Amino acid sequence: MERTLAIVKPDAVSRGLTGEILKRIETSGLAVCALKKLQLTRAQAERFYDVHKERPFYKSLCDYMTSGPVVIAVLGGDKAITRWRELMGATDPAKAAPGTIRKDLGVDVEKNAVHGSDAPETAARENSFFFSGTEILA
Ligand code: 3AN
Repeated sequence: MERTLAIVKPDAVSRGLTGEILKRIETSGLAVCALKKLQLTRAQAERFYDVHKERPFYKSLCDYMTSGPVVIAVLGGDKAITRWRELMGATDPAKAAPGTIRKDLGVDVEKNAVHGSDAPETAARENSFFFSGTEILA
């Protein structure tokens, strides 16, 4: 079983979309292996997104990710990384495929409702960024 990190971002939490997004996850057959709601600190957001620190949107992204609570989950299942990215859709909701979370629920390329790890190494780093081993269940 593969694991990946999902974040329901502040725009989606504040619009009451957490349940809708978790429902889509579970309906797709992915398991929720860990779950918590938290307010990211500036330092956490900057560290989490440090791969993007040279990008023009880095400051704005960190502002946005600390603008309200997020709901963070570890998802598990066969090919969980790819399956979660397919459920999310493309980064820009305007370019995302019909039926994807970002197409249906995203606001714009920054406020795009959800985050998902993009590779096994990233998933391992991101899962352990937020959860200890004993907090992640089958
Ligand atoms: P993804 O989340 O689809 O893997 P990344 O890793 O390229 O996309 O970007 C990380 C986050 O940065 C996105 N989820 C989005 O919130 C934000 N972002 C990406 N591209 C832009 C952009 N051109 N302008 C503003 N924010 C962006």
